[in-house]
Amino acid sequence: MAVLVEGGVVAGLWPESTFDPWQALGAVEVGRGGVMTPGLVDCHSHLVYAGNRAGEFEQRLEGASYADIARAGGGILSTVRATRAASEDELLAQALPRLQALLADGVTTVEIKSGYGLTLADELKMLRVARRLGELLPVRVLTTLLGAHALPPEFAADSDGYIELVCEQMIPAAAAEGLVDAVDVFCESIAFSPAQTARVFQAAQRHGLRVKVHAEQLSNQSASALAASYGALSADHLEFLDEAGVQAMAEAGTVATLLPGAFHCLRETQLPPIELLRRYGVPMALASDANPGTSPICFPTLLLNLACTLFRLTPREALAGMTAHGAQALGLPELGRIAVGAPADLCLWDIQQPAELAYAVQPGRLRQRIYQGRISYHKEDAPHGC
Ligand code: DI6
Ligand code: FE
Repeated sequence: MAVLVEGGVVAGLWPESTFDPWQALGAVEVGRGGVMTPGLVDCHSHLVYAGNRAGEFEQRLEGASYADIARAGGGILSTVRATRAASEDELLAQALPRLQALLADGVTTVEIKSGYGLTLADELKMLRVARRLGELLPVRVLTTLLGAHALPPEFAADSDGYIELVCEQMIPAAAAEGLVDAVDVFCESIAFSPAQTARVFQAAQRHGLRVKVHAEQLSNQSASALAASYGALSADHLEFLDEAGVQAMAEAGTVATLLPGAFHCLRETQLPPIELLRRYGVPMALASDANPGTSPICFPTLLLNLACTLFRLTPREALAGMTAHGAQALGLPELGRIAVGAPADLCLWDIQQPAELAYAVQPGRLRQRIYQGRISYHKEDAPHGC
């Protein structure tokens, strides 16, 4: 098949002039073989942070739970301490290799959240770093304010006071400075309540920002249905989502973003209700959730594999999750598909059939990455016989 690219967009496709997006996810024979897919879309990441939490990983292996560690002041708050202490340049330097790893495995669009600053200045600092990353590398970066990620110690006895700060200062400032594309909340027993989540959503909407939610990750708070009632772009995690939540999401057009990296690293056993999501026709996106605590994974095609092995997605569903459905979760439905008029974000892989992307776990299969019509990565031919 042939793809004509002009001015950064797909201007023509042969032999078909219009291309069914699902067909476009299928094998497209090119030159000496290989598969072309849309550029990958990672619609949920926490790529900007300082430090790491390898020690906590060890604690969990010895039996401590994620929630125990969080309640004891570790977890997200330990990354908050490191992130507050880091300058913008230091954060940028630490985030760059993570983003480069995503790009080297096919990502052309990534969402990056704040949420490890938890003061006005530190949240804006994180968002600025995210924006700078998008200026430095050939990738589309969307930013999300996740001020309501954890309760910072200085508000330990006043979580409503902290939500007030998020609503009255962080959201207005981030919106005024053009630093933010959406607003997220961690709605969970160890984080913020549904009532507090609703307040943040209302503040976001007053500033014209779309909302999304970390929902039903550790327990069922009916956060997905709440988010759906605010027209949320997506509800993410969803291990404890129930049928009422699925139905609410279907009716609102809210995407279900699955995060198998966090499921895997926390050794969770409660599976998201994949069959219900299918039955109600809720689009399933798939993302890295790249973060220092629950998903220190910057390897998109590994996540395709985990989605299939752990959640029983088909390889086709997994790929749709990291392309068209990921794009829908970002409110950018023109991305994540190969179609005339769509931005020319394309990946050419050294594989023979699309299912291989999810089947094998193998870095280095990306032959060519095209971002907005420009070749931004081209692998040298591998030596024969290796
Ligand atoms: N759920 C997650 O998986 C990440 N945030 C959240 O609300 C984890 C963030 C972390 O542990 O640093
Ligand atoms: Fe997350």
